[in-house]
Amino acid sequence: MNSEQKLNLDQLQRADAKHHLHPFTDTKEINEQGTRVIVKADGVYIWDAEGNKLLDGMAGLWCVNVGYGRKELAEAAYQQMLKLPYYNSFFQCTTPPAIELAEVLADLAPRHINRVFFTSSGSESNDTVVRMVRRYWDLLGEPQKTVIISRKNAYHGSTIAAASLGGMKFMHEQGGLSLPDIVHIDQPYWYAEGGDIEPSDFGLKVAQQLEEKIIELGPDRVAAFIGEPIQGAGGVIIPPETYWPEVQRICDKYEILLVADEVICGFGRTGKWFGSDYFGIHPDFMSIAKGLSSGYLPIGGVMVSDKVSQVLIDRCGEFAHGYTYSGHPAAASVALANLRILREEKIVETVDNETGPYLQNRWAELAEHPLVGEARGVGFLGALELVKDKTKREFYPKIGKVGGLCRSICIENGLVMRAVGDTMIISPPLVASKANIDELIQKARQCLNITLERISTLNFDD
Ligand code: PXG
Repeated sequence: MNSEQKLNLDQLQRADAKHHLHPFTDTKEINEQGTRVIVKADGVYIWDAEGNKLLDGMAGLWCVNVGYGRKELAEAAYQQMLKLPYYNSFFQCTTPPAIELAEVLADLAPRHINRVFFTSSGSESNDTVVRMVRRYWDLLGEPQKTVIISRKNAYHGSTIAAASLGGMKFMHEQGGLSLPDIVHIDQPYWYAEGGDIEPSDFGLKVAQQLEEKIIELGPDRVAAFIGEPIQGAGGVIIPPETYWPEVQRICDKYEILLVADEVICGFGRTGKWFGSDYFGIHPDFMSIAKGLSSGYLPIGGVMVSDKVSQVLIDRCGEFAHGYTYSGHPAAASVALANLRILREEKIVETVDNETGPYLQNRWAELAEHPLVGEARGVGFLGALELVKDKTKREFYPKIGKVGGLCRSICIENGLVMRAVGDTMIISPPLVASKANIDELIQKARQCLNITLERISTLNFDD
């Protein structure tokens, strides 16, 4: 970094500390350390203001599916902004990109899902789900069906309804959450919570908590169940294969609506277009965002099954819900260009058949590392459980300490790998080549080695 760059970075960091409140951040702490300013990106790499190049193992925040630097996406936004930068979808209006995107999404989604309500984020999508679910039952003459069942440690967003649906206790403790009539059952997290039970039995057992909860509350009170096909922010928690079929069976038996939060799993992350396709479930709603536009512009939506949309259309009259930016034409144009790239370059198929299996084979090699209790993954998602004693599945006493250390070491060594507690996670751009994957594995292994070395020099016992 030359002195001019250094001055520029110092200025940026000072202004950031003075004026910017960051999301999910201890502002006092980062203001003391100085923020990392990311200035450019290309393919699977990002660069910070000091000139460090990092392999982005997280695709931004689980979203840059087609990788950075795709000119087609910039061009789509530019052309649409020149022609029509904004118009809304209220008052009998809409725009060509919003229409075309709805049509393409209906084509990609499972056959029984043919309509979309547009939003600008995953959180807005899940807020929309809450309103639609309750409206649906109200229209069917069952207004008492208001309870939505979710899971502990789920992440569904940060608006009040989405954070209430989420099962993150530390979020509920801030701001008086959750909203009434949202309840949480256990998550299918076998490694940390399965004890001596076989994964397949554990999957059934936690799924059956849904049935127990429905019976406890009364089936006439329960409106829906919501889950991420694979929990992302909770730590890439992949349910045992028995889990989703049992959840589907229970939802069908009690006529409970099933909501799949596809904000992370959607658009190829599992090697299928949607996590619901991967697990063979038939949701009534799918929340989408992130990979829909590869994060180039904010756009999300709720995909609605024919069963539900028909009731809303036939009986609702005006559905009193919507956002200024629902179906934003520039964001919709970018999403269309993004979906075109995913389709034309067969990126989802490549993850499914080629690069996904390659990543998973190489990722599994890391299970041999003394610090790693489990290496798991699906498609382009992966997690490593960092443990004190792998034979006993024993974590370090202070959860988050080893994970935080490993994360910092990764950054120092040119790799963005996130820590959720002591679980290291990856979600790389779907365009990562085998060479990129080799680099990711080599860097991850090197960072695990450094972490293990550091552990021996520091106190990790309390
Ligand atoms: N659902 C899921 C499954 C998500 O992962 C949201 C909804 C909310 O989307 P918006 O666009 O409103 O952010 C998300 C978002 C993390 C992290 O720490 C994950 C997300 C957001 C912020 C941080 O991994 N996912």
